[in-house]
Amino acid sequence: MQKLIEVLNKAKEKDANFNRIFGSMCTVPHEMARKAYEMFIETNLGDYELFKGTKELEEKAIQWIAKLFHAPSSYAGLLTSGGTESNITALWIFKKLSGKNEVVLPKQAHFSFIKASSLLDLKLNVIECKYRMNASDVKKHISSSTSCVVAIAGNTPFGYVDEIEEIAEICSEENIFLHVDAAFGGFIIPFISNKLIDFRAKISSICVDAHKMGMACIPCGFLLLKEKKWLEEIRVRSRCTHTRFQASLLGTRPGAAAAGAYAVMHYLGYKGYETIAKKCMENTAYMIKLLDREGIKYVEPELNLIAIKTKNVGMMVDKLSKLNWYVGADEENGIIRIVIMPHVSKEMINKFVSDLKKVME
Ligand code: 0PR
Repeated sequence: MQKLIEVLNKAKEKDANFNRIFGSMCTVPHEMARKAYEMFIETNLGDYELFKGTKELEEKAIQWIAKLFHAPSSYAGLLTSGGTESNITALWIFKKLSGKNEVVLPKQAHFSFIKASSLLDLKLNVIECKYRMNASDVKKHISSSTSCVVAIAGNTPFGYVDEIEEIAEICSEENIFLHVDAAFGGFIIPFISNKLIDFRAKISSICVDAHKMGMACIPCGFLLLKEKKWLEEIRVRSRCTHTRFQASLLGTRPGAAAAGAYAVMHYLGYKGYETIAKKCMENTAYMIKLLDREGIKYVEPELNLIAIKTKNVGMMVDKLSKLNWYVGADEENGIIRIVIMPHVSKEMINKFVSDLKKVME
């Protein structure tokens, strides 16, 4: 056993440390999440009749999210493994409900939609847009084959929010489903902005990841649907599980993820998340000040994400990684992506910008 522990420790030493990570949308999980996760490590929500207590925690965690996003009383929620599973599940349900196979979405949508398209045989009708998708473009792209529109609340390269309220209005008029991908933005936008990204706008579904800005343990995301009955579309008889039916992409599902999310959400409360969100935005503004001082060009941030403009993304990322800094590389947009997650401190920013200046010279 001791030998194996040594092997494990050696492997861990090779992993990057979060105090050098600027390119991730994940962070160090909150202590409360970690504790709850460990307590429920053996539980399986794919067979929740065996784990009724864990199931209750999942339901309470979903209720917490439903309240945050103003879900109507008809809603259903799913705890998922993250944004990819939530996005695939939403598109799966809307394809079945609409009987159509075209999805309208912005160029900046996450690559999980490419996976969804391949799995579900969906045609992606991509809207060209620089930073955010606007409502008038959506209107032009909707047709009689449209199954649903996808709008992003905090997109992957820029952290920008599409014109969700206006897009929702159009989708509602045209009777088309609207899925909102708030995988990243869902745990920050409600705490720092008045933009309506939730069910107060006429959206059909929304996903948010607790393993990103929610500070829960990986894997943990949520998908909310406006109507509980929509889940029937993906419900199957699950022979030999005590639960008898499943309506989720995954079979065996980690109850530990539900316990972790429940615990951290109730420990921090909306107020606690607001404090964290404001701190991340304050640190973002701090980094912008330093970049301005050094004359480094960036895209004006909307959330806690800074896209630094560069002509040679590959070279920059290589040079930074030699200095043990980890950033996101996006050649297509000509940017390196910096995400000011809760683990990022001002001290970390000072050191990073000083090295960034050197590699940009
Ligand atoms: N939707 C959006 C808007 C996202 O940004 C992401 C992931 C997803 C969906 C998919 O979420 P899951 O990866 O949880 O399924 N965005 C990040 C990205 O691909 C994820 C990430 C996380 C990247 C940690 C790097 C990293 O170290 O850029």
